[in-house]
Amino acid sequence: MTIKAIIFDVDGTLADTEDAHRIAFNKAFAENHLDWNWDVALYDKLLKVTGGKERIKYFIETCLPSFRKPADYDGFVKDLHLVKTGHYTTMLREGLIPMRPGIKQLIAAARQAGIVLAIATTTSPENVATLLRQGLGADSENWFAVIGCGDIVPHKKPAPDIYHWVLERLRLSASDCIALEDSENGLHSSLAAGIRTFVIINNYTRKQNFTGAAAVFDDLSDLERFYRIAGLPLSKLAISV
Ligand code: XBP
Ligand code: MG
Repeated sequence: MTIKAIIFDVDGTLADTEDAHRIAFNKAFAENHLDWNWDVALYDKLLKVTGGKERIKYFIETCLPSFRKPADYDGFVKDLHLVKTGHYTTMLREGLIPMRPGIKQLIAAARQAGIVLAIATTTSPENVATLLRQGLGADSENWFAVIGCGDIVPHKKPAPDIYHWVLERLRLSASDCIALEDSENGLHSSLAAGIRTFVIINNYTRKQNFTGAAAVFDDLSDLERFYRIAGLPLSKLAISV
């Protein structure tokens, strides 16, 4: 089957972003005079909940039994998350979070070969736009035919909603596409949408269960190997980025 589109996850896949998210959450808590601190071990547990707002609520509801929810609890969480997003996008703009090995070359080669690009992510739209501009250049958002992100769907990963949303707008079937993910939640989401999925692990996800993945890679530094395994008619020699 010819691969017509590659659908990219963002966090952990395009760039190794999760620890920057963690730091941005902690900056937002401090700015709001909350004595909450998400260390790596706790964040590793909280990452099983996708979506920053959902993650904050999960933390409150499972770790802070005596927390008195404000009258407008949703508004409190939304405002706190907006502050976090501000800190995170500032970190992106400071160039602190590079694209992962091979990603820029893969995207350039796929574009040159006429393979459609798309994004299916849980993260917020501002984060996607800033990461793409910072990591791939000013007009790179236009390289992606469809960008599905944040609250656009009712159920976030591991539900398949975001991948269904992207497939519908690509007007492609799942069998025309491959997905690149980094986490068990992401893999469950893309597999539930019927999409052949390749996993690139990172420090937060390396111990997770990737049953069902077409293949698992440490990263895409060996692009020829990835092309061979994925059945992509691309060559690393074709482009220079
Ligand atoms: C990862 C997520 C996001 C980020 C934080 O998204 O679950 O929630 O951790 O970003 P994906 P927000 O791997 O699907 O790209 O705070 O904006 O949600
Ligand atoms: Mg991810």
